[in-house]
Amino acid sequence: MASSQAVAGNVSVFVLDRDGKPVIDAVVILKPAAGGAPRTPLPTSATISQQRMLFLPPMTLVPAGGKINFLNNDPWEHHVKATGAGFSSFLLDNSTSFEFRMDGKPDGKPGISTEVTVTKPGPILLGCHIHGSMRGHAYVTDSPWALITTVEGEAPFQDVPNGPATIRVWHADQLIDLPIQTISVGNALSRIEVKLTVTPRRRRI
Ligand SMILES: [Cu+2]
Repeated sequence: MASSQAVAGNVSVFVLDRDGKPVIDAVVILKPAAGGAPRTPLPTSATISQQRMLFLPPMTLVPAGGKINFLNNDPWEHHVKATGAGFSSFLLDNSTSFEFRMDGKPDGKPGISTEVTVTKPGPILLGCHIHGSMRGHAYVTDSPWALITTVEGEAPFQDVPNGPATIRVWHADQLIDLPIQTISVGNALSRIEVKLTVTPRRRRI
């Protein structure tokens, strides 16, 4: 006999700051024990442009093995440097480090780009050797269930396989790793709140 029983549920993770306000640009990594993958997979490549001394977007999510395309839209050169940004990444592990110089955008022509393949899961801090104020982040995820929070602080996951799942939340200003939470995904919507221990700095845009 065919069963119409749902085997997946929706999980909305809300990330809040220390004062209870929604946090944009937090990374939420969900790992259902049953595995699976979302219907809409993460793009395997992302573009981060250098524009008016900013990395845009300031937070980028890319799957392990994916590519980041750095595109210089400024008419002057940048010297991008990238280092593992997580607390645990300080442990003599240079595998997420890379750097390269980028020529400025030629007058009337498209900007010049450099492509990097990222393999090691975790956060990457982006800076520029020439312009000390430039700061951006990327996060390499080894789970296909990964989202960046919206302006409402929400990471809405759909059709997550039922059963246990872990949730990890990362934010650039949250220097002490938050504990990984275990939830149970059921047919009803699971609404999970995760609070940072800090109030993130406001963005410079
Ligand atoms: Cu620069």
